Amino acid sequence: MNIQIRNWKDPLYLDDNLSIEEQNISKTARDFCKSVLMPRVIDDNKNKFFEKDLFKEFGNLGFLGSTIKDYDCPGASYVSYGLITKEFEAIDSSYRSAISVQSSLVMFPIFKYGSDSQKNKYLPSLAKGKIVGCFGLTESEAGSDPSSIKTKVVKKNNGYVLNGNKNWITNAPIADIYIIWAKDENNTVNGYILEKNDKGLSTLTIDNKLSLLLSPTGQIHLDNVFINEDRKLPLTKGWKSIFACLNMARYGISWGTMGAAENIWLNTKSYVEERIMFKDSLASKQLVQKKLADMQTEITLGLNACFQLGKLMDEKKNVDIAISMLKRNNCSKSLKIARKARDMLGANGIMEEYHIMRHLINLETVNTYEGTEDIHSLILGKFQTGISAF
Ligand code: TGC
Ligand code: FAD
Repeated sequence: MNIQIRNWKDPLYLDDNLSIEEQNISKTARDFCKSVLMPRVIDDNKNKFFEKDLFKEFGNLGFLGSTIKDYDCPGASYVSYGLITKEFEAIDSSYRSAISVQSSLVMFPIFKYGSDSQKNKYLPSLAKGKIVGCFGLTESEAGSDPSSIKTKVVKKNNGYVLNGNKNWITNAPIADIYIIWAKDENNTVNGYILEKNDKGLSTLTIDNKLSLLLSPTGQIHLDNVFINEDRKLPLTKGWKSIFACLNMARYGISWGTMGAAENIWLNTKSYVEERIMFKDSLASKQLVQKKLADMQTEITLGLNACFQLGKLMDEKKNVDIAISMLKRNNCSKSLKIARKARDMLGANGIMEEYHIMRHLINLETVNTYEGTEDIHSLILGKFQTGISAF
């Protein structure tokens, strides 16, 4: 009996649920990632190198700020945005990080909280990858609890003066603009747009990290940086505004991690089908098949949940809690899949050409940033019990 269904990779027919536009965007992203990013990922990872001009290629294909309408952005669906992040992270989490930060943490706040002149000035260049942005919230003493940030802003005549230090900021070393979150005299937090040449602003690359090697991560030091009044994001409303940005990035991560997991699963499947041990292929062993079944189940559930989440976002439903649920679930499941796959390849599991160890090491970070697994547990726990356990 032929038990193969039409598409064994997609038992819940996710692809059939995508619109033609979403299928096209997904294919464009997949082709680009396979032809441009895949051939360079091993060397760039080894050399800890991110080619800044790649942003222009991302921009020309509509991968930056893809959900924004106008300002040279495509105005695509949230499902499309998710499909793009899935393809990027299938190659490397660092590439997904690059577009997450630019789209969700830089373009989104400018689009949502910026003035018309800020939108006109920055969004078209960010959309085309002519300039790169970063998002400075975290500080050394304020990670999971950003309400402890110490960066200060003081109003001065026709502008503001900022002082403080940000840590662990993706793209900071290559950024042209910086969305900086700072507290004023009343402890109200607001967002400000800083530029590379602002006097008193400097960055330092964190070059001794062992994960997300090709993603530039840095510190930002603000020493009496003066900016004109028109650099404040005028429509930010405290912490709510920050979390709205994080929601967008967490949504992209939910899809992205499933892209990494799918890549790992398919590599592992091919490997065990070919690997002969005890006179037969590893794929013929029951324990191995169980592991493959576990992987496919988690990936199928994770991706279909992302699709439903994206649809709800396209319908403008409130999905804050679902975003925490999927960020937590999909990061942790993809990490477990990577660990299991690493083992299933035996010694080859640590070799660069199988791409699994690199994904595994990256996913350790993805499980931590944008709210750690346990912080999202506490968000979900508070939601159902009404009790804050932070
Ligand atoms: P809390 O009192 O719970 O909330 C304050 C106000 O914010 C609202 N809010 C949200 N709104 C929308 N979406 C959400 N997910 C929201 N969560 C909270 C909330 O309703 C409230 O509004 P209002 O009107 O009542 O004032 O705030 P809290 O201080 O107790 O928050 C606690 C906690 C732990 C949830 C929060 O601090 C948190 O999420 N911590 C994790 C920190 C984090 O995720 N940092 C990310 C930094 S950026 C980054 O990592 C980029 S990696 C990029 C890459 O390379 O991909
Ligand atoms: P901590 O908050 O010190 O947490 C340490 C451990 O304690 C975790 O396991 C956590 O779950 C646990 N914990 C914390 N609080 C509690 C509690 N109440 N109860 C139980 N357990 C708890 N930030 C930005 O602003 N912009 C960026 O672009 C950015 N990019 C990043 C890139 C990389 C490569 C990395 C590693 C981080 C990046 N971050 C960025 C920072 C990231 O968001 C933080 O690292 C993350 O929020 C966790 O903060 P922390 O590292 O200070 O850990």
